[in-house]
Amino acid sequence: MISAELTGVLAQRLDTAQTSRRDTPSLADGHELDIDDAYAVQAGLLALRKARGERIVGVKLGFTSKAKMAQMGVCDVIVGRLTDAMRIADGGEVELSGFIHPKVEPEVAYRICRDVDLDDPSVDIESCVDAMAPALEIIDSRYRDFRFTYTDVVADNTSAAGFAIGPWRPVEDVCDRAVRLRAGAEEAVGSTAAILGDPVRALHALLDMARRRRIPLCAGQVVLAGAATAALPLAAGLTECEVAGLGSVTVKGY
Ligand code: 0L1
Ligand code: MG
Repeated sequence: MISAELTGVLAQRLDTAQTSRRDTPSLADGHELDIDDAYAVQAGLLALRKARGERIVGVKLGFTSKAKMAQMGVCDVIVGRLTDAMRIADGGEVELSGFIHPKVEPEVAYRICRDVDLDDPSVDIESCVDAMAPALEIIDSRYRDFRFTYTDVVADNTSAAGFAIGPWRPVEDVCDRAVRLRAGAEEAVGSTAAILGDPVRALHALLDMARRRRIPLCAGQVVLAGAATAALPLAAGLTECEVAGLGSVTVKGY
C-alpha cells in the first residue's frame, strides 16, 4: 500500500496531465500500486476536480466486454466517475484540442431515479433507474502511447473525459440490440450484448463495485454501462452512436 502523500502526488500528476493535455508515463514505471491504491489515487483526482468546482453527475463502467477483460488480464469491471465538466449536449460541439488523444465509445446510459442504499442487502438496483438512452463516451487515457496497466487506468478515473446522452426513454430490455458508431470517416458495428452480455448486468456489477468502493449512487445521476464496440479515434466532424430501438446521439468534433 502506498502512502497518503504518494497518493496525492500521483493524483496531482494525472490531474496535471489532463489539464495541460500532456501525457504522462505509466505510474507502474517506478511505483507498485495495488487496486486499493489505484482507487485511492482516483479519489484524489476527483477531489482536485471538485476543488475546481466540478460536480459528480454520474458513474461509468469500463472493461465490460470479454475482449477488453482478456486484453487486460482481468475478470472484473472498473468504475470511474463523471463530472459536469465532462458533459456534452446531444448534438453539441467538442474541441479536439481539449484532449490528449481522445477516442469515442458507443454506450447505453441509465438514469438513477432514487438514492441507492448501499447497505441494504435487498436493494433492487433495476428499480432504482427510470430511464435509458443511447450515449457516447469520450475516453482520453492520460498515459503516453496508451501504455497503461489495470491499476493505472483505475487511478486515471478509467480514462473518463467526456460524455453525451441521447433522448431518455423508459427502461426496456436491450440485451441484444444492434449498435453503430460513426466517428468521422470510421465506423464500428456491434451489439449491446457486448456489454456484459446485457447492459442491465452493468447495473448489478455497478452495485457490487459501489458497495466495495463506497461510491454513492444518487438520484439524478447517469450510469454509463460500457462500450458496445471497440473505441474509435474521436475525429473532426460528426460522431454518432445509434442503438436499435433506442435512437441516437451525436457530437461534432472540431
Ligand atoms: O471502457 C471504458 O470506458 C474504459 C476505458 C479505459 C481504457 C482505455 O482508455 O482504453
Ligand atoms: Mg466507456
